[in-house]
Amino acid sequence: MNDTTLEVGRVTSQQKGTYTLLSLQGEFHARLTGKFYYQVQAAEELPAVGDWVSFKPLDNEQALIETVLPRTSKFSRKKAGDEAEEQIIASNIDYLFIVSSLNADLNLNRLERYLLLSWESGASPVIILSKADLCDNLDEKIREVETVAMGVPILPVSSYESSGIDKLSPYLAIGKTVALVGSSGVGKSTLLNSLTGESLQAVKQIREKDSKGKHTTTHREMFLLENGAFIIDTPGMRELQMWDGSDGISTQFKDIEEYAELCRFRDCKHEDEPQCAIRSAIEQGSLSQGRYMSYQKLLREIEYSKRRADKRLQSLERKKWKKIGQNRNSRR
Ligand SMILES: Nc1nc2c(ncn2[C@@H]2O[C@H](COP(=O)(O)OP(=O)(O)O)[C@@H](O)[C@H]2O)c(=O)[nH]1
Ligand SMILES: [Mg+2]
Ligand SMILES: [Zn+2]
Repeated sequence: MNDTTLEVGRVTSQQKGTYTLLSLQGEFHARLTGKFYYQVQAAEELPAVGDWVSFKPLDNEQALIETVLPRTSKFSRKKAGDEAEEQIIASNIDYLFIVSSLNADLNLNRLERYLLLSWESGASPVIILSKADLCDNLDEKIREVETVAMGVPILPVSSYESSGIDKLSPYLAIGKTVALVGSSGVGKSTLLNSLTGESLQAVKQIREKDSKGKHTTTHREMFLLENGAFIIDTPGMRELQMWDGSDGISTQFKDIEEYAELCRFRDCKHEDEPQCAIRSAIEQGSLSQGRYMSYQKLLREIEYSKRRADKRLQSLERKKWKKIGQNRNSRR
């Protein structure tokens, strides 16, 4: 048994089949062991940025990853394109900073989508409204955001003016992990830089020595701040489709589900049934038509994605049984 040489490290970045690990023994460039690789059935079993893994160190800062340790949380979306596959954006995160810019294109529907995914993740969401220096009606914007925020903290910041940044420090505590998500161009990397200052530069220089090039957010990457907090930067996601949102939707749209309880009929479709509490809430203005529409849209999307995922599970299952059958035949 040479298992005594196993170490534990954390995946800080990932490039086509290789992973960068941070551990007490330093940085390693790692691949999967053959055994691990052949056991993988679905993409979500592969290491993701933020994962803790057990690995075997080799020479020259190379290493082999043996297993992914159980995840405490994971932020996922449906993989872009047609495949019904889960893509893990970041794992083992405590706080999800959902960054939205306070300039003209503050998009509430998109924010709602991020929130919904965050309820599934196991991490606590925090809404960061960036570029506060470009906004002259901050209170109004915050009130708008509050209509979808469901009590999630809303923190306006400006990296240019270094304002509001200190309000983030309670989340960036030692041993905690924060992931920055949001559309491209909202200022995530700039915020990361103003949070890290010199300590990130140090990481950057090490990476440049490895000829990994300059730091631009083309992939997900985790940094260790000077105070012992981890922060994960992600590139903007153009497609943000629901993966599994069945629990999240009840949290994000609690008000709507509470109205639905008050409908006269248990199976009310909220169309033309008598004494429908949802329709009357909309008529009275206590529920906005827009909010109800985005609820329906997200619900449809989640149901669709679930059906696709079920089909995929069935086909994986079929393949497995086929393989077992072949093995038995060949042994005869
Ligand atoms: N006015 C203003 N612009 C900002 C601020 N933070 C970032 N930007 C600009 O927004 C653009 C996108 O920033 P970047 O950090 O790359 O966004 P990312 O794609 O979310 O990582 C850049 O031109 C930044 O200089 C800010 O606080 N105020
Ligand atoms: Mg960036
Ligand atoms: Zn109803």
